[in-house]
Amino acid sequence: MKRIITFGTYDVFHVGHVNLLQRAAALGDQLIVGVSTDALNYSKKQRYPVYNQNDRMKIINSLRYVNLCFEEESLEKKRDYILQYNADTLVMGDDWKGKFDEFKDICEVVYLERTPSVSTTQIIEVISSS
Ligand code: C2G
Repeated sequence: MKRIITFGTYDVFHVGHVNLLQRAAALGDQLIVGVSTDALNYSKKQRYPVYNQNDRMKIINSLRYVNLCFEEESLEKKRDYILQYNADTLVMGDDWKGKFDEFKDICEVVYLERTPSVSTTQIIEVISSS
């Protein structure tokens, strides 16, 4: 049983998130997803997400290729989460390339190519200018 773990905010869920999660799931038997809490997001970006954490968790939980999702409360806890969920592989988009190499002592670390030309920032810009 190969367990994959990945992390994200998934705020204003879009096809780039779908592509990443589907490809992550295809690398193993189970996909576990850490969803950033609203407080973690605020501490990173000084703004709250458009969708609150309960709604973002609900969306991620509803995906057929996601087996489990949990609240990611702190960026510093990644090692604990990987161990707690017994993950064999950590998968992230390549905007994070190299950032999680420190976990190679406890799991495989894979960076997948991001989907070009789609981002939450761009979606927000399109909506607010229409
Ligand atoms: N992603 C992608 N293509 C896009 C946009 C996002 O492949 N066009 C990927 C990101 O690389 C990431 C995942 O989708 O692996 C989730 O993206 P975000 O919600 O933007 O996640 P982020 O805010 O980077 O939070 O602990 C790390 C954080 O929780 C990651």
